[in-house]
Amino acid sequence: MLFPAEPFKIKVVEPIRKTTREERDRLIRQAGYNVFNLPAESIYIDLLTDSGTSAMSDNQWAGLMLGDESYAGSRNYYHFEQTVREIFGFRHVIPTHQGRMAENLLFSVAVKPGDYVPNNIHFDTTRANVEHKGGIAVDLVIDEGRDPYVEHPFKGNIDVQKLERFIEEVGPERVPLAMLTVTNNSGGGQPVSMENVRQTKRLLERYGIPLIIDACRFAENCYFIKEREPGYERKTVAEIARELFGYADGCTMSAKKDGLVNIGGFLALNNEEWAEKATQLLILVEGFPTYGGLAGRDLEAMARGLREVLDEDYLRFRIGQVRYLGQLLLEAGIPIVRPVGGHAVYIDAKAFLPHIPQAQFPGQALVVALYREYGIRAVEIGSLMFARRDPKTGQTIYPELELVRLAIPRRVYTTMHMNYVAESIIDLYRRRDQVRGLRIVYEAPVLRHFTARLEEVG
Ligand code: PLI
Repeated sequence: MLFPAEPFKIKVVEPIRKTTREERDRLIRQAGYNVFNLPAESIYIDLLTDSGTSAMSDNQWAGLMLGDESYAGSRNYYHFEQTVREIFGFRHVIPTHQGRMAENLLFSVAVKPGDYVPNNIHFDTTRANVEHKGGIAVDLVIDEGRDPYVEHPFKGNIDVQKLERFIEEVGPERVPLAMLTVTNNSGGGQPVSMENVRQTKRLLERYGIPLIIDACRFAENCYFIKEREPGYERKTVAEIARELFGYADGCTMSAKKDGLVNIGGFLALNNEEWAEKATQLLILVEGFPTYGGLAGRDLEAMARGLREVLDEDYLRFRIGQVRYLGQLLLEAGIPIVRPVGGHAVYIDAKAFLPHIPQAQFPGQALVVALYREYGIRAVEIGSLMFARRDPKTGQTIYPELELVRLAIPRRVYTTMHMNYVAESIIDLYRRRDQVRGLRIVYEAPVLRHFTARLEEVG
């Protein structure tokens, strides 16, 4: 099966070099078996993240030259504001340097200590920002969304009944807002259906609770709606996006994903009071409201990227490329999360390396092997990231899943690169018995996966 060929040709190339196994063996030891500590130049195919790693178009690069770097009132801000209003439909548009700052502003103005913020599944920075304000982040994805193998077209949906019970239990006055992350990154890049957004809105409206969308991968989500949800086949992705955001009261956005830029984000809101308070805070921590921590040229690239991402030839290719990689792996019997999500393929490392116990980080062991053997960088989403010590018993609580995410940067790699990745993983699967577990030799008290150092066991 071949996905639609690239709907672009390549004007500028960035050389990548395949290092030798000996070099990589030395580098990964020096890095303490943590791929965050590797020099990126030693990586052949970098699938660490799809965030900020997109290739911009010639149209976006041309836009950079039209950057108006005025401190206040840059023309690029007006272009950006108008673009966001047209696509998303919200009244107030607050630029930020990336997604987590939009989250920080939102929760700073909306969340009080002891408040609850439900979501399908919060991304790490979203959860951390809720907790930073003393709030409690709650994940209420449907049960199917937690099972890596059950097929469901919209595994990112929130469980509306659970949400209702939850609001009744804690009281609506303790829920200043609810969120939906589209697509659901922490649950495998799975989409949320329009019906689910509509039902969520209907429920929240009864309690007067605003709905805020985490819009990072909104275009990919809307493309899945077009492909999978009856009644949307003939609508454009732009029309679908307009309807989806029409049910919401605002959104946080990391434009480093579906904004097709290397830096940028925004908070968009209808609520005048929240917008005013967020803008006051923006001036304190980011900059004047018409640049929000970005250069004028960045705003221009973002405005152009937000339109380009709605191009359906692009989206067909994009979703198709990720699915193609997943399909190659599935055909070879590699255990991956199904169905394949929008921006990444997630390998089930527990099933891939059944001989490595969770205490020895099977996900990280797989990440290390992919780098050392083939020069591919992936990221562990398992025990290294999430295992916690129970403060009462001192016992380690392991996450249910040990996943390895292969996030595909947008417009960066070709079909042959995908073949290389698939063949490498299939090769490793054949000799998976040789992969060894790891133990931690250094860890920081919070977000340890970024800086931990490990060594091989045995
Ligand atoms: O990295 P930021 O601050 O621009 O965006 C934060 C963020 C918010 N929501 C979601 C769903 C994300 O996926 C997200 C960032 N994701 C990263 C960095 C990733 O590697 O998936």
